[in-house]
Amino acid sequence: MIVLGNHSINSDRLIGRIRELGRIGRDDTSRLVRLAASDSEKQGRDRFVSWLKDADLDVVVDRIGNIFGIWAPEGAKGKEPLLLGSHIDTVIDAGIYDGCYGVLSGLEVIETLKSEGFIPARPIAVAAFTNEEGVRYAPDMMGSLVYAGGLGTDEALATIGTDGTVLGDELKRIGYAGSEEPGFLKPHAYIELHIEQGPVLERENTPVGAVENLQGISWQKVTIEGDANHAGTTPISMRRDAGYAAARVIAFLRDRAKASNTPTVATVGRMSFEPNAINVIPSRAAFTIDLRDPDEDRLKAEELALATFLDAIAQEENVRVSVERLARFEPVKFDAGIVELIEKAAKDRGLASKRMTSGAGHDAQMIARIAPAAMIFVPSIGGISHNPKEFTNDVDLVAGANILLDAVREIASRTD
Ligand code: HGY
Ligand code: MN
Ligand code: MN
Repeated sequence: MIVLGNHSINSDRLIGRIRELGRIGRDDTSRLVRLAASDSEKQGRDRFVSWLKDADLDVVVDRIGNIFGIWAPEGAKGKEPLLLGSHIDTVIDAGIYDGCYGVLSGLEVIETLKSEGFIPARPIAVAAFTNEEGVRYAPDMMGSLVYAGGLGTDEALATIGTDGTVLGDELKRIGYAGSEEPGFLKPHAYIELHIEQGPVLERENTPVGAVENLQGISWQKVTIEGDANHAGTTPISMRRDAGYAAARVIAFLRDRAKASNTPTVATVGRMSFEPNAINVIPSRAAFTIDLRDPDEDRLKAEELALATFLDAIAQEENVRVSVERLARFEPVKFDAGIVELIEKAAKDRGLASKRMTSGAGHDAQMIARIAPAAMIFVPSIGGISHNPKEFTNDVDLVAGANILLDAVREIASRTD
């Protein structure tokens, strides 16, 4: 057991649960794949709910499937809760820390405070938000977006997945189509503990990130249509090659981001060709574009440059280009008071911290629409995430959870 400072979370329990949850939802090649509202995610949800019940918390599931564990001792009832949390759905072939660390640390903090006999001035709750990753159903951060009123519940439940399923049907099928209206609890404040998923903290040998803002996100799906034709007999000048046009777009995005000398990033993560045959010129290419930048004007400029390039490539290659918007979130600034509290909690434990921008999207960016919110980061080894090699040292996991413990104790002690 790693103990820091005068109070500490139960490190064996936290790390044990992170590892146990990390074993749930492995596919037949042992990849971790707990896509939103899937059978494997149900297993993870069920295990999390069993831990909430063991901790004697009130368990509530809302209509978009967000799960809440609520501790509301007598004197705290009726007050706006201090909300903790993150997500337990994963990407494909995921690491075990992304999201799960924040959800399980939130539960760990509540259990530690309960065991210490701490009486909070307000309820403390931990949430596991539905579909943070957005891999099966776009947009990402969907459950917290609906919770914050940024997307209608029925509209979200009607979302068609990449596999043709309907989110609402899947939540019903796995038994997590709750009855509470999203937004049923107005948080007093929200703190999310998360692995950094980037290289900064490790590179700067700093154990804690006090996250003060989060970059803007633009997700689009592009479909390019040309003509299938014979790979051997069709002269280059006669081709309407959707595959080549798609490759030009990928190269454009990378060259532009690289030349921009700004934090702009661009990713084409999913792509499919039709008819997808070695000797047929692709008639159709469908792919996703993930553009991000901490500056809204620059992000808009990137989107405009992309749209202009798509028009040009349509002319040049004589193909038809259509675009579907999948997600668009502006950059978010977190609550300065909570960021300062995180820095102070780190300092009081003798830990260096660094103010940071989050490159990844998080539920905190959505809850920040309805309550003061901020995030705590801990280092990701090699900056690797969304990859089974994702790793954070136990000592950093425990330090992050103890900082969350101290910040929660401070806020939950205040009667205002
Ligand atoms: O896309 C993201 O940044 C997050 O992992 N959903
Ligand atoms: Mn995450
Ligand atoms: Mn993620």
